[in-house]
Amino acid sequence: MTKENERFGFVAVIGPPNAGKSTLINQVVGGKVSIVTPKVQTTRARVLGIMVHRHSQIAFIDTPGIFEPKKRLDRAMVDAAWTGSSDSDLAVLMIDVKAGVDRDALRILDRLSKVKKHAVLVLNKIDLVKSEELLTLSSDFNERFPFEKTFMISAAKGLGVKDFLSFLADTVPKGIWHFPEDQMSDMPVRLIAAEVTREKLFLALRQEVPYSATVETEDWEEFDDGSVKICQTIYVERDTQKAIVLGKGGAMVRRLSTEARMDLTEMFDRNVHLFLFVKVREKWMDDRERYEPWGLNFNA
Ligand SMILES: Nc1nc2c(ncn2[C@@H]2O[C@H](COP(=O)(O)OP(=O)(O)O)[C@@H](O)[C@H]2O)c(=O)[nH]1
Ligand SMILES: [Mg+2]
Repeated sequence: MTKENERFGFVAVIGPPNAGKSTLINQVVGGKVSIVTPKVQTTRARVLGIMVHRHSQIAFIDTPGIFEPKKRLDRAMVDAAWTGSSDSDLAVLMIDVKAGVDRDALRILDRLSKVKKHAVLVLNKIDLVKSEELLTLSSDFNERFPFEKTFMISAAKGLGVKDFLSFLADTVPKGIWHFPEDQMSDMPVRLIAAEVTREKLFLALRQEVPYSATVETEDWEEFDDGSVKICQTIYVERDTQKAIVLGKGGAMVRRLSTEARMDLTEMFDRNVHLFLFVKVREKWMDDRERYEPWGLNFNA
């Protein structure tokens, strides 16, 4: 391959919460760069997942879902999603076929029409519906916005993903690659490590506790034997939440620590010693400092 053929582009994946945006990005980069949970609004940061397909390097921007923001943190997340989209060469609107044209989808279509962004439609989770339904859904969306192309995929099962990537590889602009060929993400390791623990909170705890929590990597120490010691603080809003995160005799926090450590050991390919602390900080959602690690706009 010669340099003249190289292509590079930023592709933003936007869509309602839970559409499968993070799943798709992990699938195409071939590793975990973004957390995936069955719950809504779990991706907070703009995560860059990077991959190479033939002559093209594609930097995917995983965005927090676009939904009706209520709190400051929600506003910052939705703002980050739209910023991601406007910074990109192409937007991919991802829709869960089970959710279809819901309120969040309508609001996104409305705003896309206003900003006149080039966009392609990806209907995800095709493993869950019949093909007739897919065709109806596809024409419904295409009547509402002039999508350049429509793809029907299952991000989780990897169905239809190759065609989608080939299209992107041919569509991103001509230009030199911005990242080393083997780089998968531009997320700092401390942030990735914190996100992994946050994912375990979402998977282990019900209702509002994980939404009321944030995780920060406070300390990162590497040893001569290749192992790393990571200390993290889980901030929650109330004493009752702290008790839940700790669990009986500390059982829950031990479980979270074990699960996160197993993922981190695999991801970083080294021995990880993980220490989790739980602290109550009533109004962390109003602390500017808490937004900084993710690059979220506090004043959105
Ligand atoms: N059945 C099915 N589930 C999927 C598919 N893609 C993602 N999911 C699930 O949908 C949920 C939300 O996925 P996630 O990637 O976190 O969505 P995001 O909020 O858009 O980033 C998770 O439970 C995924 O496992 C798919 O192709 N088929
Ligand atoms: Mg996500």
